[in-house]
Amino acid sequence: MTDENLTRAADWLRLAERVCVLTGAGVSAESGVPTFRASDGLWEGHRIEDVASPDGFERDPALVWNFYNARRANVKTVTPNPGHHALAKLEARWGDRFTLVTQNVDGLHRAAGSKKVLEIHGSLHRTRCLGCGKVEDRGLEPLGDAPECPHCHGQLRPDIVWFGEALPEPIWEPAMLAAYECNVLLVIGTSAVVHPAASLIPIAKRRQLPVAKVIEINLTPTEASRHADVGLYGPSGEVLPKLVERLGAFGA
Ligand code: BV8
Ligand code: ZN
Repeated sequence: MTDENLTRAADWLRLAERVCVLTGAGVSAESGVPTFRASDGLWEGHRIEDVASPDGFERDPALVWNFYNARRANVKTVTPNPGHHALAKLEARWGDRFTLVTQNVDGLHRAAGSKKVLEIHGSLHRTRCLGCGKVEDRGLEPLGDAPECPHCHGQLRPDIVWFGEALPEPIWEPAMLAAYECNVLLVIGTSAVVHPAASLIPIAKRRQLPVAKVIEINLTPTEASRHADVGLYGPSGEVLPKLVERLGAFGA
């Protein structure tokens, strides 16, 4: 990441009325949460798309619950990193004109103090009952490979958006609006290959006068790079605190 690009990004942010952020698995990597592409999209020899899918759950619910119990156990041992904390600081600066959209299901943004978090792919902390439909926060305790609903004894599934499933309207609509209305979109730690999440990036570019600035923060260029006005390449846990520092004190 060059000093000049850090200054350009901070200058655009300083002038921004509304800020939107899209994060992916990379923002949690330094906390010790494995990313999807690092494991070349496999889990115990299964393609993640096969395990994280309604068909996969239909075929072998115990396998899918073992996949999610393993991720719940991993997330139980990790804490937010300086990148998560830097984003909570940025939110404090813009208040409700700051929207954090995350593809992550690990809950680390809220753990770092972020308030307005749109978890467009759901959360590892929650279960949904296929019987009575109840959605509950169950923390990160292991749930066994065939957990039952405590209310109706129906089959429970993770409250997570699987491949082939629609994103929840009440979360996805405000995410699209925030991307459309923002003056700056920060795209952090995502390979930008999963849709419709990745479509937030061109959406930010659609509004004119002035068109939003897109700042990519990643280890390497990605599918998002062609939409980016500047790329800050390095670990997000190091880049984000530097960006907050370069932005300077509020009102400066
Ligand atoms: C839908 C929950 C239809 C699961 C997830 C062909 C082309 C285009 C699209 C499709 C296609 N075939 C199928 C589709 C649709 C599909 C899709 O996009 N597939 C992809 C794989 C091609 N999408 C869907 O199925 C969506 N639903 O389309 O439904 C529909 C519509 C209406 C009505 C009915 C049906 C649902 C998508 C949601 C799937 N669920 N998560 C779970 O988590 O268990 S997606 C999953 O991938 C995670 O949420 C993850 O966040 C997300 C994307 O991955 P990334 O976050 O980007 O992580 P990745 O590992 O890829 O990249 C990490 C990045 O971080 C890298 O760039 C790396 O360089 C960087 N990095 C690493 N370390 C650091 C770092 N950066 C900074 N600092 C570091 N330290
Ligand atoms: Zn139930």
